[in-house]
This record gives sequence, structure tokens and C-alpha cells, in this order.
Amino acid sequence: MSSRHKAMPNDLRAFWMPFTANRQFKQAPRMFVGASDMHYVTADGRKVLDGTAGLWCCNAGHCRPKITKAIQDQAAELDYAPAFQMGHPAAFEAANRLIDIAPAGMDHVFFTNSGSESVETALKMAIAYHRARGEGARTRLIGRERGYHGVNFGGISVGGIVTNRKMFGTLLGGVDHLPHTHLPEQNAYTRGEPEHGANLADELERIVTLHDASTIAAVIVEPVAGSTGVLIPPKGYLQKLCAICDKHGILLIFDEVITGFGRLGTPFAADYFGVTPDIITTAKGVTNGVIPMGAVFVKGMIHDAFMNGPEHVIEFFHGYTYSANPIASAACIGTLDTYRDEGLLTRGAELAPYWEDALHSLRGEPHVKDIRNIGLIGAIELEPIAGQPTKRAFSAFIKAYERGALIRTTGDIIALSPPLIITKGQINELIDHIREVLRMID
Ligand code: PXG
Ligand code: PLP
Repeated sequence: MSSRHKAMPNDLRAFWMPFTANRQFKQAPRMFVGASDMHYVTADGRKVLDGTAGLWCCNAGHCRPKITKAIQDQAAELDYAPAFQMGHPAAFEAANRLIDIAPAGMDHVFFTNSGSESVETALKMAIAYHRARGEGARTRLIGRERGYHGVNFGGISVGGIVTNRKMFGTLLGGVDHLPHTHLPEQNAYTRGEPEHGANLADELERIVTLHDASTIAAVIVEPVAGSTGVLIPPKGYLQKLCAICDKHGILLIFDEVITGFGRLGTPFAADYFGVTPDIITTAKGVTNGVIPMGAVFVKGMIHDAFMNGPEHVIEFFHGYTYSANPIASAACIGTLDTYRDEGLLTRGAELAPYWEDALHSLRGEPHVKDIRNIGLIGAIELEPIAGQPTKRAFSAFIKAYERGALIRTTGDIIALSPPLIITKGQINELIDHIREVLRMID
């Protein structure tokens, strides 16, 4: 890397940073200039333990050699091939490799470049699928309160995070929402799946009664809601939701952008909960976060419903310039090699009990009002400062960064999702940093 890239930019104005307090950041920039395995390196030469796998995406840790080499080799051999009406081998290999680890029955993959694009793709597929089968009235989409499905119009319409919706007009029509499943009075400090709340899936029956099943295309939920602050599904909830969808011919979409690729100790959350949806959206871990890529997995019946009409005619009028980009495809293959060789898609299951105990050891520390965990995901919910929501968690984030740990906060919730290569010693280190930080902040 050239030294120019390592230098601190002397003018930070041009870059309008995503989901960032731009003015605060630019007064006191936090810059990473390097990374390897479990650590980042800051511009001032400090090592920072990664408690968040970047943004829930670097599941194998950082700068992993097989992924780096796959990208370098591909870039030197075939940089780009047109995505429409042309192919290249790495795209087909990546799709086949993904199918190998996907839940049974998920046997086709549509490539995108992000989780947001995977969501748009899945929603369009669901509506078009019904139409292709002669049920063109099935156009309604059902999301959930507090859901996060990326930032494009379809995703924020089915999503349920108010700040991501309120500035952006009327959004997509024909959308309804299930209630969220967060019941802190009954479920606080639950280890794993909470006992109470499976009945909230019955709200889908109420929505079906209101609109009639013949108008509903799909239900989209995150099996474990991540971005909104780690909401773990109550025992039996997803199974119930799936049964109601099946009963009414409604497609079930699991948004596994965070839960895919080993986060729960199984390849997908669908495996963890024993519930196979009709469509799974993924991104992030598909390339270990290294190159933008998303993948939408579908059941054969969905793919096959499109495969009619004259053979020279495009079956699905949808796709991106960079769908299955060669370098992204190579990164995907290098990533899957790394996951396989190091057993990372199931490593979370071995570490989960240790992780759970470490997290729950923070119970009783200042400001803590709930702790939740599943697989290698954890959340520590803090009591907000009266009248200043998010401020306490944000100070925890800054203090942790200064001490040498990267954590992520949403609202007043600390969300943790370390790379799946984390050691027990590093789990202790991460939790100790958080304990010290909680004792320091107001
Ligand atoms: N669906 C889900 C379930 C997600 O978690 C997206 C879609 C959108 O993916 P893209 O690649 O378009 O960002 C996501 C992304 C956080 C955080 O800290 C979470 C996400 C992204 C950035 C930060 O909670 N989730
Ligand atoms: N806008 C314009 C003007 C375009 O020509 C294209 C693609 O050709 C797009 C947007 C979509 O870009 P992408 O395929 O990268 O999503």
C-alpha cells in the first residue's frame, strides 16, 4: 500500500460518511489503517480488538491469506465480464459452493452487491413469482416493527426502524408490519431464545384476515434482528410464522444478512432454528466483507416458476452491473475455502456457552438493564441518560475504542459480533474492556 493511503487526510470535508455523526467524527477522526486476524490498527499505531467483525461481516477475521490471494489472482486474470447475457467460471463455482452449504432445497442463487440489494431482489422475486403462477393479486409485503432490511426503498418500507423511514416520504404502498418480539418485562437477561412471545406470530393471522391471503406475496423477517439491537426470537415463534405462511401460500423470506455464514454456530439461522424459508437473503459474510457481494438463495420451485415462455426471452427482468462480479466471485470462493478449512461455520456453537457466560458476567455492572445472546452475538442494553437517548452508549463506544476494543452501538444497546476466529482469551479481553468502560462512563 502506498504511504499516501496511510497518511491522515488533511481535509475531511468531501466524504459524506454513511450512518455517521459526520461533524463529531471530523472533529476527532477515528481511522483504521490496517488489520489482521482479530485486530485493527489505528492511524496512531494502536491495536484494536475487533468485537464486531467490522460491521458483522468479517466472520473469518481480517486480511486472511486465501481471500487476499483469490482476489489478487482474479484481478490479474479477468477483471470484469458483462453480467448480462455473458458468464465467467468463478460465478458458477461460487453459486455451486454456496448451494453446497445452504439449507436443503435452497438450490439457486441470485447475486447482488449488498444486503440492501439482496432484499430488493427477494421482494421483487416474491411478487413476480406469484404473478408468473397466475396469482398476480399477491402483491402485499409484510415486514416487522424494528426490522432492518437495508436502506433502499423496498427495505425501509418493510423495515421497522423509525429513524430510517420518517425522512423519506410515503415509501412503498401495500406494506403491513408484524409487531416486534421484544418483551423486556418478561424476557430480560434470557440466555438464548426467550420463553415468552411465540404467540406474537399469530398476529400474522390477524393481518391475513384483514387483507386476505390472496393479496399477500411474502413475509420478510430477520430470524434474529441485529441492527435494531439484537432481538432474539421467542421459542417457537419462527416455526409458527412459517406454518402460518405455508397455510396461506405466502412466501417466507429470512433476511440472513447478519445471521448467515456461521454467526449462530450453524451455516445459516434457518439451520439453527430448523425452519426453512422460501428465500434467504445474504451479503456481508459471503465474501468476509472484503468485496461487496450479496447472494439471494431460493427454493427450486421459485426459480422454476420463471423458467417458461420462449427460451430466448429473459425470464427475470432484474440484475446489477456487478452481479457476480469476477473479483467478488473469487473472494466468495476464497472465503468459503477459509470457512471450510477452519470449521468456522460451526465454530460459534463450540464457543457460544463460553461467550454466554462471559457476557452475562456483566449483569449488575453500572447502567446495564438487559443482556441477550445467541450463537456469537451479544447485546448489552443500557439505561439511557434521561432526555439524551443514545448518548450513554455512544460514550461507551468512544471509551472502548480509546482503550483498544471496537464495539458497536445502536440506540443505547451495545451489540457484539466478533469474528468467528476469536479465542476464549480474547472473549475475556473484550468483556473486561466493556466492564471497565461501564464503570468509567456517566
Ligand atoms: N438486512 C439485514 C438483516 C442487515 O443486517 C442489511 C439487510 C443491509 O445490508 P447492506 O449490505 O446493504 O448494508 C443489513 C445490514 C449494525 C449494522 O451495526 C448492520 C447492518 C449494516 C451496517 C451496520 O447493526 N446490517
Ligand atoms: N443508473 C444508470 C444511468 C445506469 O445506466 C445503470 C446501469 O446501467 C444504473 C443506474 C444501475 O447500476 P447498477 O447496475 O450498478 O446497479
